[in-house]
Amino acid sequence: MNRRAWILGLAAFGTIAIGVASLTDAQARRYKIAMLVKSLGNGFFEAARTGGEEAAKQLGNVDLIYTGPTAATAEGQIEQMNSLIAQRVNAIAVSANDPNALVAISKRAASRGIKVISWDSGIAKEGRLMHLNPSNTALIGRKQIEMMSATLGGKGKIAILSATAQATNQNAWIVAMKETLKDPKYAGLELVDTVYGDDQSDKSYREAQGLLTKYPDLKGIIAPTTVGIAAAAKYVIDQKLVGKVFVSGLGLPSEMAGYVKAGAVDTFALWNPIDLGYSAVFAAYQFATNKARGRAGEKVSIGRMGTITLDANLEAPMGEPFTFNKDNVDKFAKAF
Ligand code: RAM
Repeated sequence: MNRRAWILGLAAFGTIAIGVASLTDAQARRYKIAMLVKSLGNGFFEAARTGGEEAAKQLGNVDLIYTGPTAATAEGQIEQMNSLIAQRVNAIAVSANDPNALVAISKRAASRGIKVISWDSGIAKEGRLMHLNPSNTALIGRKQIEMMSATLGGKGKIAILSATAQATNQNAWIVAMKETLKDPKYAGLELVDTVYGDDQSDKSYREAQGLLTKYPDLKGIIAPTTVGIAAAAKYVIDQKLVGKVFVSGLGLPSEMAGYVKAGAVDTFALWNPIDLGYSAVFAAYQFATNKARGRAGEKVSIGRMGTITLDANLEAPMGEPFTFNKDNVDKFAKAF
């Protein structure tokens, strides 16, 4: 090799070496991040998946695994966690079907170096590094009572049709709803029952039927679940109860637009599930790459959504929920 070729070769090698060295460790390797949802086939989680995929694409070195049990049970999620541990994922972002039942398996994952966070529906503090709430829990609870009260003119029997009886998020919102009902402003609303449709359409439909059979003078059903609210609204339409019974709660505009126009639903609320899924995956990446550790007061990047600050319970909320009605539901239905 002549001197010139040797120098060129050395320069080329140097460029490659500098190029490799300038890539941080985090960028040079790939990360497997799992989004473990309450159950498959739920439009809310499908929208969250779209956001998760967006985050993975933006981060560039993430292989996203989207998974969940067929029914919203803790047992099903434990099975999935075992499989994710065997696949040696780097992080698991879970929307939990039970706050406590997932703690032991989450600790096992952590002992193998897997970073576990929860989002949407939390694992108890000792089982995860952080929990991402879609919004402030008290606000979500209060909002649902406010909407129903406005629709009913502050008077009448109401019932709650929830997801599963163990769901962390719905149970917290129900506590907040009951707290709100203590306000004398809502003295005319009487909460007569709380039932569980397990985030299955057919079971939720039957629970709505059960409520209206048991309480023929029921005026409102609040369903703090996208599956439950759609099933209850369908029941009201099928039974020609429009105008007599109103359904409200948390729903996907894309699933609810028809029921709003048909008059079974006056108003309902939700946050952007795409942004939530995006943020969950983005946050999981911060832990997988050791940029976040899970300490109170810590700021965690959630990419295009900004940063969140972990509170003493290692939780952080995102923004306020949106309210939907006949005037804006079509616009949002195009997105989620
Ligand atoms: C259902 C799920 C989810 C909840 C939404 C509002 O899709 O129960 O956990 O956040 O409703």
